[in-house]
Order: sequence, then structure tokens, then C-alpha cells
Amino acid sequence: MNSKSKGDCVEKSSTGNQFNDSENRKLAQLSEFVVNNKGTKMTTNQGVKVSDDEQSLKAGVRGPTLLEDFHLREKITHFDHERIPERVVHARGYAAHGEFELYKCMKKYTSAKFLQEDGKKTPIFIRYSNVVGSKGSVDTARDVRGFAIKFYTEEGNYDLVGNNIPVFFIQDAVKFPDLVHAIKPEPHNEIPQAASAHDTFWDFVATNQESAHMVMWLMSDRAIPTNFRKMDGFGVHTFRLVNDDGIAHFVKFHWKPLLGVHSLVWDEAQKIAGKDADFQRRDLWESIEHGNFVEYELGVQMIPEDKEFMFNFDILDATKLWPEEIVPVQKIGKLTLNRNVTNVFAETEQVAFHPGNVVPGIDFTNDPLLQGRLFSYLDTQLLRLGGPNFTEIPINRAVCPFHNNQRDGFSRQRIDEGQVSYHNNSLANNTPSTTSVEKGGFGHYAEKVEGRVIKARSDSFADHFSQARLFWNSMSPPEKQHIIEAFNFEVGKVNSRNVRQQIVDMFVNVDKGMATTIAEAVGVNPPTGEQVNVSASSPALSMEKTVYVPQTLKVGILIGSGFDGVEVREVVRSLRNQGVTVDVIGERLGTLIGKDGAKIIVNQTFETTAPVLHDSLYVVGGNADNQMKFNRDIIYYINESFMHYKPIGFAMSGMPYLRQSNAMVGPGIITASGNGEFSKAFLEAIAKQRFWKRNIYN
Ligand code: HDE
Repeated sequence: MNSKSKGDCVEKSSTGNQFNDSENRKLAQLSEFVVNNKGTKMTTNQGVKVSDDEQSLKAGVRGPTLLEDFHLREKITHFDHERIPERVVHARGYAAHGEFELYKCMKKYTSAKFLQEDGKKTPIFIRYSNVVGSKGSVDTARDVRGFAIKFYTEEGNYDLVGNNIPVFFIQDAVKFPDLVHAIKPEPHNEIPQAASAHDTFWDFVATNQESAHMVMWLMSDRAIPTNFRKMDGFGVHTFRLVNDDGIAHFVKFHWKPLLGVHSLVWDEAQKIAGKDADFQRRDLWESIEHGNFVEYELGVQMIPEDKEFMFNFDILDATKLWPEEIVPVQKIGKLTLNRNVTNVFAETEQVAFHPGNVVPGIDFTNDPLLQGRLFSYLDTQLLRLGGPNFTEIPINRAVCPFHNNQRDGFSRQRIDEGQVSYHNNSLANNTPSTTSVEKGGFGHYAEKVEGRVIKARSDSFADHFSQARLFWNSMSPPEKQHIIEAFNFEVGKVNSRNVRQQIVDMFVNVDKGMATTIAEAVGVNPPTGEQVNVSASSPALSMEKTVYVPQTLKVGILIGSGFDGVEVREVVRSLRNQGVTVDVIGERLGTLIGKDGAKIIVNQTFETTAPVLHDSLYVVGGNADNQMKFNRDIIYYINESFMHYKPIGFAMSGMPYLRQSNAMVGPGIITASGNGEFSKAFLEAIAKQRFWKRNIYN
């Protein structure tokens, strides 16, 4: 009899979980390592008090520096070694702490302890990242975002190392170095940084057509998310959930943001890159600092083992998704990010994720992309984090005890007592001892595997275009238009006409109209092939029907002195009541006085911020010292926001600016009517975020 409880799911306990302090465990563990240097005496790393940190030791005030200055040597040497290799991919990342709360017990499907008890909380650490750019690149590049989560469970660390796009470029891990070499800056001139718009990437795509589906996602708005808080996350691969009885289900993991999935406009994304390269990390940091905790729901799609072959795609192929209309997503828990990191290097940079970090009840499948990843991550950490002891770095430590006979190596922290470091032994009563699978030891799923050793790919992986077409069919008209514009930009940057032609010829398989339009824009012959015959769509793939709420959106109030205090106060109050953030943008920082004596504090100037850094504008206007510049700045802000389909509200006093700008009364342009309905209408428009039906070219 299995010693694990085979009864019903555990009821939610009064404390919310069995581990009373489980959500605090990681925090408590990390706290032991946190050092506060404020108010302390400066010492060397040996603890010797430093008497002078301004001058090196010299032979005479103008003489040579002396080697015996151990403080100087130690300080410079440590500085020389401050950097570690950046990640070969996903170098630019940003992270936060949080907790995962299980909605409903998953005992029927998995024995993973953190998925057993309704309401159970588990501490987590998340790192978001951009795949291509270097550590110092920009946030808003067109790129896949990494979405890596470490669950510090009572049975050890479980890492769900996913992306914000549910499929991948390639089917087999052996091709990963080729993909990455092709998409990274070209080796002969290291150009372009953090961009896929160049010859080698598109040459790779044309000659490796399994990438078609992922490239459609990359050209879509999904690759320019507004911020980390408003994008989906996906485990991408098919994993296995295994229950106490050894019954397995194939599973795909989804993270769904409670604020909905929203994206930037490409022109906006490029401008933000210049105005605020840290746009997305700043957003995450500020949201958490302001108590706007970030929330996602965890969803699972599950397929019983015996239904593996019931689909018109191979469920082991990472270039395929499971349409939600066919395999529904069940929401099983909520992730809340509620604490920023204390130190970016110690946590965000040193965290080491590995898809091979699983706990009993979660297992792998034979997805050949996943299989290669199982090798890669540990390997890369050994170099990046300087040896095999990186699991002892505070952010990587499990919160449960860990014991084994692994010893020594660079930067070993723990001091293992005793003479025994081998198994089997009698001197320590054969401890650390193993745990049977029945009692909670990890047991690999006993899948039956048969086959000849062969370097080949299954025929069931051969269809590269049906799901790319499914994706295209599922897009709304503006989403389709954005995909075409993205291709026009990206392929238009390719110097080789031959590659441009190959791309157009390749994507005719997805949609002939789309490929023909792209061909015209990038100066090649119209494609002659035919698209695949797929008429199905998956409405869940479109972002159109996402969640629309005003909370945490940012409105810029464009204002000068002499404003109408009553009008402005009422609007600001309504916005803030709905959790909208307000920036007051004026000619200079400081206090402005309204015509009725009202005061408002300007916290941004037209120079310190930009229209692309706001979700909406409220145009009040007023008086300024340099009225011409002030008026011109306001018109510029309106025109940019109008071009990016954003809602703009106009106070009565702001109406003249509407007439002088390119904006026209129409979708998302809310004007004060004086009947008290303005704030309501403006808030509704803010929540909607973009007005794609707006004609921006008139
Ligand atoms: Fe990764 N990937 N990857 N990857 N990956 C890395 O590990 C690799 C793949 C993903 O925030 C590296 O520590 C191979 C798919 C994320 O620290 C490296 C293959 C998915 C992160 C590596 C893939 C991912 C990485 C680089 C093909 C989505 C950042 C530094 C078989 C499911 C984690 C490092 C963080 C990082 C290898 C494909 C997600 C080199 C060989 C598919 C989110 O080990």
C-alpha cells in the first residue's frame, strides 16, 4: 500500500497550508544572507578596519604606489572580477518574488505536494527575459520573452522555465545553436543588437521551415508586450503529471495575466527603446513598489495517456500548440508577485533555472526539444556561476533540507561533517539514505520505449504550416495588419534579395494574400505557391477578447497655470479611484496655480517624459512662460498618442489643442461636455486602451 494518503484532497487548513510559514520560508532563508552596510565601519574582506579609502599607499606623495597596500590590491582585484558571463540567451532579465496559491487540489493528476491542498501557498521567484539582446540592450525589442519560475516547494525546487509564446522555432534541440547564431547579432560586425530584422535570421527561417508557426507569433503583437504584467506565459513543452497510482496525463502549462494581454504598437516600442530602455523592468519594479501586485492564473491543458494520438498534430512537437477549444485550459491556481529583489546581481543574475528541476508527480516527455534542454541548463550554469556549487547560492537553495555525498568544488559554502562521503556505507548507517518512490522519492515515469537508434525525425513532425495558418485565421483584422507590417519591417531590412524572395515564397503556405502584400513591400516577385488548406481558427489565440480594465494604466495630464481647479480635481479623483496612475506634465517641475487658486504639482516635464511612456493623455493646457514651446509640446504629445491609437481626453480648456493637432473627434477621443459624464467616458476609453478603428492617416 502506498504510504502517501490516498484519500480525498486535503481541505484548506485554517492557516491556508500545512507549512504554516511556507510562503515566508524563502524570505526567511534569504534574510540570513542580507547584509546592511549602513552605519558600519569600513573593513577589508578580512575584517581589518580601513583608515583611508581615498589614497593609495605611495613612496612620497608624488611617488610610485606600493604593492604592500593590501587594501588597494584587494579592492581593485575584487572589482576586476565583478562580472560573470552573461547568459548566452535570455541575458537581459528582470525578476521578482511572489507566491503561488493553489485553487483546487490536483491529487487526481499529480502527487506533487505543492499541488495537493486547496489554498496551499508556495514561495516562488520569477525571472522575465528577452532572448536575443545582451544584458545592456533594450526592453521593448521585438523578441520572445522568457517566463521562468522557480517554485520553492517542500519537496525541492521545481522550475517551470517557459516563454510568453506557446510554441518554439525548432523541433529538435540539436538545432538550437544554429537558431541562436542566426538570430543574435551577425558575427562579422555585431549588428544588429536585440533584433531579428537582419539577413542571417531570415536566412535561417527560409532554410528551416519548421520555424513558420513561431515566426508568425514573433511577427505578431505578442512579441512586443506592453509589459511583463500583461503577457501570457507558457511552459511550451508537453510535460507529464503523474499521480500516486502512477497514472499519467500529458500536460501543457499556461500563465494568464489578470490584467489581460496587451501589446505595444511597433513604432511606439522603437521610440520607447530610446526614451526609456528600462521601460518594462521599471514598470514591474514600480508596480510592486506601489503595491500593485502582479497576478496570473495558472492553467493546465491535460490529455490522458491513451489519447496521445487523437490529434492532427504530434503532441511531442514543440512547434505545435493545443487549441484551447479542443483541449480546454483549467485554471488551478494564482501567482502573485509581491516583492522586488533586494539585490539584482545576487538574485536576478545568479538565479539558475533548469527545466530538469522537477519534483515527484511532474515528469518529462520525449519532446526532442525538451530532452536537449535537460542537458543544457546545468551545463551552462557550471560556467556562468563558476562551478558545481551554484545550488548553494541563496537564491538557488531549496527551502527543504538537502543532503548527499557530493563534495568540494569551487566556492563550497557548506561544511559537511564526518568521515563518510559515499554510498553505500556502514560507518554512517548508510546515510544519507534513499527514499522509496512510495515514500516520496522521485521515480521516473515508467514509460515503455521501443525503437532503433536513428538520427531522424518522426513523420508526424512534418507539417510546418497548418498551425501557422490556424494562428493567422484566428487574428482580428488589426492583428493581421500588424503582422504584415512587422514582416515588411523585418524582411525589408534583409539585404539579400534572394532571402527576401525565399521568405515570401515560404509564407505563401500560410496565406497567399499576406505573402503577396509583403512581396510588394519588400520588392520581390509575388509568390506563386498556394496556402495550406486550413480554414479552422482558434479564437483564444487572438488578443482581441482579452481583459480590459483601467487599473494601473498611466495617464499624462498636460497642464499649465490658470487651469480650472474644479474640472481637473474631479477628473484626477475619478482616475485615481480606479487605480489609474497620473503623471502631471508641465513646462517645469514644481507647483502650478489654477485660476481659482487650486494647486497641482508637476512631477514630469515635456522633456523628462514622453507620450510613448503613457497609456493615455488628459489635455488641459493653460499658461506657460514660453507659450509657443508649451503649445507645440502639447500638440506633439497629442499627435503621437493619436498615432498610437490611444485614448485622449480633452478638458474644455484643452479643446483648442484638439483643433490644432492631427487628432480628430472619433474613437477614443473624449471631449468634456460639461454634463459630468466626462470622467466616466474617459475611464471607459482608458480601459479599452487602443482604438484600432481610428483612421490615423487622414
Ligand atoms: Fe532556454 N536556455 N534553451 N529555452 N531558456 C537558457 O540557460 C536552451 C528553450 C528559456 O531567466 C540558457 O541559464 C536550449 C525553450 C528561458 O535564467 C541555456 C534550448 C524555452 C531561459 C538554454 C532552449 C526556453 C532560458 C541560457 C533548445 C521555452 C532564461 C542561460 C533545446 C520553453 C532563464 C541559462 C533565466 C535560458 C538552453 C530552448 C526558455 C543555454 C539548448 C523552448 C526562460 O541553457
